[in-house]
Amino acid sequence: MHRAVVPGSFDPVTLGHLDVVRRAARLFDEVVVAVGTNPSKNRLFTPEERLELLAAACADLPGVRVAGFTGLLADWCVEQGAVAVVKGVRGAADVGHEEPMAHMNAHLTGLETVLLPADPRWAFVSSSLVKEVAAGGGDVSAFVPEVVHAALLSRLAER
Ligand code: COD
Repeated sequence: MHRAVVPGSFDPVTLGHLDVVRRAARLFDEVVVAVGTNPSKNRLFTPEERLELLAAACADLPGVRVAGFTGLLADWCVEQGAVAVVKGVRGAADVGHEEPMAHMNAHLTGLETVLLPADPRWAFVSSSLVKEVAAGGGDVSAFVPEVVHAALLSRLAER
């Protein structure tokens, strides 16, 4: 039984993230989508809200469950019995960002990293861009699940 972890901030989850989760689920027996916090990014949703949105978005995906994590990803993956972490890469900049983390995680616990090239349909999509465009009144409904779109509009209306 091979279990993989797909980690991220998911603030909020996009169709690009979900494409990576779906593809990881075809490669591994079980996928745990892990919601962490990247301190270098401004967040719109709390960890609990991000987890809830992710759970709704992944509800129809067999072999996929969602969980929150804190601390070092490599340690958490060992606790979960995961053999690999799966990340999506949208281009050279993402590869450059992921490579040192992959080496560090391998050094820490022997955790392997699998990098999946982003589907060209979603290669320009990021949570940050979705938030920026939505905040400016742009239509981002093509890039996020319906439940996330509704939550985005409602959160931005509170501001
Ligand atoms: N298509 C494909 N992949 C995508 C897309 C898209 N449109 N958008 C994002 N992705 C990929 C990203 O490249 C990334 O691999 C993943 O999806 C998650 O993206 P984000 O933006 O939601 O999440 P990040 O990158 O902010 O998450 C970072 C973590 C929380 C995973 C990271 O900071 C972490 O591991 N933190 C734990 C602390 C730790 O262990 N630190 C040491 C690391 S060596």
